[in-house]
Amino acid sequence: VLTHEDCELLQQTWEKVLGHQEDFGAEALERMFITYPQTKTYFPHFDLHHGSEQIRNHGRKVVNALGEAVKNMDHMSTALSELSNLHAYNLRVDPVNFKLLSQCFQVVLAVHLKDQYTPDVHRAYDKFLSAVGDMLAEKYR
Ligand code: ZNH
Repeated sequence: VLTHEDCELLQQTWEKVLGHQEDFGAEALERMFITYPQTKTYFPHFDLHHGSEQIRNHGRKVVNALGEAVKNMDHMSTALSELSNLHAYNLRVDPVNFKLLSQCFQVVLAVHLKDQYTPDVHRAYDKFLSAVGDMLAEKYR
């Protein structure tokens, strides 16, 4: 459960993500494709080379969606409801993959925020990203 403190840390640190959504998103996706190559099977229609425009665009969309969730933390499940439908009914992404992308996004945050990615901030993102993953997966049964 996200505490009030977690929410404040997320909102504060999200300021450092603003302006870098495309870079951070693309970097997280590239890490996911390299570290967990099975995730590439969802993107047969993408050019997956380093610097690909499609990866950059998709990275921007994913990070902006996370930004919307950070903005709407008190009603995240309604904020993510359409994306949840998309992932469950259209894309049929196996929910295990949400953890993999979350892991990669956290590495990106750690690399870029450096000593500002404190253990408390790490914990807040860990809880937040697993909550987002749970919500994206909640329509699967
Ligand atoms: Zn996802 C899409 C978000 C995860 C796969 N996505 C998408 C989008 C968004 C997102 C925003 C766009 C939509 C529209 O356009 O409308 N995701 C997201 C998030 C997350 C995710 C937030 C978490 C965190 N996904 C994921 C995973 C996977 C995926 C893990 C696998 C691996 N997605 C996907 C796909 C798509 C999407 C395949 C489609 C793409 C194109 O473009 O085609």
